[in-house]
Amino acid sequence: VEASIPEPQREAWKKFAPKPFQTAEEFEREAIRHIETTLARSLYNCDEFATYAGTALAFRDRLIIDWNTTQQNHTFKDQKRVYYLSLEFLMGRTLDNAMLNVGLKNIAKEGLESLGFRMEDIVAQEHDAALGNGGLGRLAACFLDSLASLNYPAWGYGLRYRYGIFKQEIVDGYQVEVPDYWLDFNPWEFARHDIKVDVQFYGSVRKYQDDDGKSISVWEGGEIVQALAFDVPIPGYQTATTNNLRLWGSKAASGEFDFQKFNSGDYESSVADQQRAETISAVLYPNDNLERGKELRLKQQYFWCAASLYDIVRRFKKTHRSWTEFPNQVAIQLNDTHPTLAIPELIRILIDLEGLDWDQAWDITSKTFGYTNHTVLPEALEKWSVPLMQHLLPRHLQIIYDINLQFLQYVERTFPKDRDMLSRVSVIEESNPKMVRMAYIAVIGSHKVNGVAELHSDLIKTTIFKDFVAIFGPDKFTNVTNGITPRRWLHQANPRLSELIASKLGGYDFLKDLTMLHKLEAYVDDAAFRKEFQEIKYANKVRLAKLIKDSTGVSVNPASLFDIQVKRIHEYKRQQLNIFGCIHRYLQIKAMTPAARKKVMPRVHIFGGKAAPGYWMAKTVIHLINQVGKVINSDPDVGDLMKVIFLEDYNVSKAELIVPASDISEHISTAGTEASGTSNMKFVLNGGLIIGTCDGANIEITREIGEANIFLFGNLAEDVEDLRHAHLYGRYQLDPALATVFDAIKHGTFGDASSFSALVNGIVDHGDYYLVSDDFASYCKTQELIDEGYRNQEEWVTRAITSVARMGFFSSDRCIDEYAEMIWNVEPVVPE
Ligand code: CBF
Repeated sequence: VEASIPEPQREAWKKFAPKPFQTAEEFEREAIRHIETTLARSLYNCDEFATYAGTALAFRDRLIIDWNTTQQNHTFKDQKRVYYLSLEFLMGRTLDNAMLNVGLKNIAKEGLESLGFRMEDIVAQEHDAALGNGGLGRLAACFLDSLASLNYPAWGYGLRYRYGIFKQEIVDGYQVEVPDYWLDFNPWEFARHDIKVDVQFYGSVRKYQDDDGKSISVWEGGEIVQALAFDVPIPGYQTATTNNLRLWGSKAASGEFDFQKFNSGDYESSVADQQRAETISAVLYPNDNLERGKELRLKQQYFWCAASLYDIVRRFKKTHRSWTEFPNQVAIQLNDTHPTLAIPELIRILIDLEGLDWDQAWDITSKTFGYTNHTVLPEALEKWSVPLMQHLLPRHLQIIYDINLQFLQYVERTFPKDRDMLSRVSVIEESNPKMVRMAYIAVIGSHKVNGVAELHSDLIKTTIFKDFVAIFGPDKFTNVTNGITPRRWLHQANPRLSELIASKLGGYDFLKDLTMLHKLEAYVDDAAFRKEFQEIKYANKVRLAKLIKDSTGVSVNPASLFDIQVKRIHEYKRQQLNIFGCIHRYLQIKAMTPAARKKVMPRVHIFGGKAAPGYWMAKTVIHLINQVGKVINSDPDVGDLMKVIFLEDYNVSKAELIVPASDISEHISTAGTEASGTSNMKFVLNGGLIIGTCDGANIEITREIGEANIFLFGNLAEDVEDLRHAHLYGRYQLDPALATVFDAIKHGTFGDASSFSALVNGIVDHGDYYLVSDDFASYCKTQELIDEGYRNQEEWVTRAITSVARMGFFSSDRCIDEYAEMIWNVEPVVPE
C-alpha cells in the first residue's frame, strides 16, 4: 500500500498508462521504437534477429499490461490459487504462441511484411526455452497454457537454469553434448530485484523448551544462498488472463565477492562463495526417468521449494487470515516427487517459525498438497541418502522422521498383525546407507495422488503404492489422463489444418473446446475436405523434407510413408525395436528381385531424441541408428524405397515441424512402462496414425478413436512379469527374424560389431528386460499392415480424419478442469 501512487494522482497516471497496440501500423511503430531505442540498432543495421527482438519486445509490452491487470485482479478477488511446482518447464519458443494467444499474429505479419520480413524467418530467430527433459516438462508447459486460457488464478514455480537441456550434435554417428546457453537475449523474463529469499543449507538444530514447556527447534549456522525471482508472463488464449511463472535464480547471499580476500591477493577464493551459490541454478539435470542422487540436485530441489514456499506463505499472510484457512486459499501441486521437500518445509515454517503445533501443521499441510506420479520405473523413483539429508537439511530430516513416526504408529494401530507392512511402507528404507523414499512422503503428505493415464493410475495402485491404498483407502488415488494444448500443438504447429477445421466448424472456438472436433466427422466423406486435408499433410511433409535435407544432407521423397519416432532415447521406449525393424526391412529388400522391389511401399524412418549423457546404452542406440542410416541411405539397391534419418537436437520447436508431417508415428514402449506419453496425442491430432503397444495413453486413444484407426501390437502389461521370468529361466526362443538382424550386425554390416554387442547381448544373454524379442514378430507384422493400409489412400484418409475428429478428450484444458474440480477445488476468476 505504501508503495502505491496516492489516490489524487491516480488519474494522471491512468491518462499516461500505456495502451496496447491494435493495428499493424501501431505494431510497427512499437517494434521500430524498440529496435532503435532498446536495442540501439538503426534502419541500416536491422537484421532478422533485431527484428525478432523488436517484435518480441512489442508483444512483451502488450503481455505486461494484461499481466499486471490479472495479478491485481487476482489479489483483489482473493480466491483460492493454484501453485504448480515443477522442476521442469519445457516452454519452447514464446513469440509465436504469444501472438496467437492475444490474437494479433496477422497484424504482426502484415507489419513485418511492410518492413520486408517474413514471419517464419522472424519466429525462427528465437532460442527455445528448454528448461526440461521431455514429457514431464512439456506437460507442465501445456498446463500453464490451459490454466491461463481457462482463467484459473495460478502460478508456476520452477528454477531458472542458466543452461537448459544440452544441445545435441551428431558427430561421426555419436551424440555429442554442447552447452545450451539460452539467456543471451531473453525478453520474456523480468528479474524482480526486490524479491529475494534467503535459503539456508547445512548447519545444525538446537532444541530447547520454552517457558511453557513447549519444545522449540532452531535451525542455525550453515550457509545462506539467495533466491532471486524471475517472472515470465503466461498469456491465455483469447482471454486477458495472463498468469505468472516464477523461476528462481541463485546468488550468493552477500551479493558480491569478498573484497578482503581479493585485496589480500586471494583472488580465487574471493569469488568462490559467489560461484558456489550460482552453481545451484546453473544446470538442468539432463536425465529423463532416471535419478542419480547427486548432492547438487538435492540442493536445487530444496532451494526451489524453500523459495517458493516462502513466497506462497508471504502472499497468504498479507490477507491476515487464520492458518486454518491456508488450504482454502492455497493448492500446491507436486509435479512428480522432485518438489516433495515442500512438505517438510511447510511443516517447518508452520511449527518453527509460526509456532503452530504438530497436529495443526500436519492438518494444514496434508490438505494443501496434491501429488502427481509420472512413472513406475524403479530407476526413476527418488531416494536420498539419510547421511546426505542429515548434512544438508538437518531440520528437515527430523521432520521427516516425525512424519514417519506418526504414520507408522497409525499403520501399526490399523494393521496390528502385519509387521512386514511397517518396513514396506516406512519412509526410511533400511539399507546401507539408509535412504529416504521421497514418493512415500509425497503420498503421505498429500490429500490426493494421481497417475497420468488410466492404465498407469491403476498400476500405481497395484504396484508401488499398493500398501498405501490399503492404508488410506482407494479414494485418495485418482487418475487425470494427460493432455496437450491445442493452441500450440494444432493451431501454431499446423496453421493450415487449424484453418481448414475452423472453416468447417464456423470459427476457432474448437481451440477452447476441443470436443467440438467431433463435428468434423460430418466431413469425412466430403471430397473437397479430404483433398485439402491430404494436401496439407503433403505440404507438411515437404516442410519436414527440407529440414531433413538442411540438417543431414539426405534427400527424402515426401510421397513416401513418413514413419516417425521422436522422444527421449530410453530402453523402455524401445527405439532399438524400431531400428531392428528397419534392419529387418532392409535385409528383406536386399533379398528381393527387382520386380519384387517395385511393390515395396517406400518409407522414410525418422528418429530424433536425446540420450542422457551418462546413459551409455541409449547412446549406443543413437549410434546404431546413425550407422544403419549411413549404410541404407547410400545403398543403390534401396534408393528411395527406404531412408533412415536421425534428426539431431530434437526440441519443442523442431517438434512443431515434425509432428504435423507424420503418416505413422511410433509409441512402442514395453507394456506398463510408459506412464502416458503425450506425443502420441500430438501426432493423432495432426492427422497421423500411430503404431503402439497397449501402454499409457495409447489405450485411451484407442478407446476414443476406435480400434480400426490405430495399429496396436505386442504383449500386454499383465503378461510382462511372466515373460521376464521366462527369459531369466531360459524358457524362451529368440525371434528368428531378430536373430537374422543380429547376425547382420555381428557381421559388421553397420560398422564395428563390437560397438553394438552390449545392445544385442542384453537381449540374447541378459534377460531381454524390455521384451524386444517377444514383441518383434507382432511389430514386424503390424508394420506390414501399415504398408498395406497406406497403399489404400482413400481408407487411410478416412481413418486420419476420423481420428482427428475424436481427439477432443486429449486437450490439456480437460485435464486442468479435472484437477481443479477433483484435486484443487479452485474456481476461475473472470478477467476485468
Ligand atoms: O506425465 C508426463 C510424462 O512424464 C514422463 O515423461 C516422465 O518423465 N515420467 C513419462 O515418462 C511420460 O509417460 C508422461 O507422459
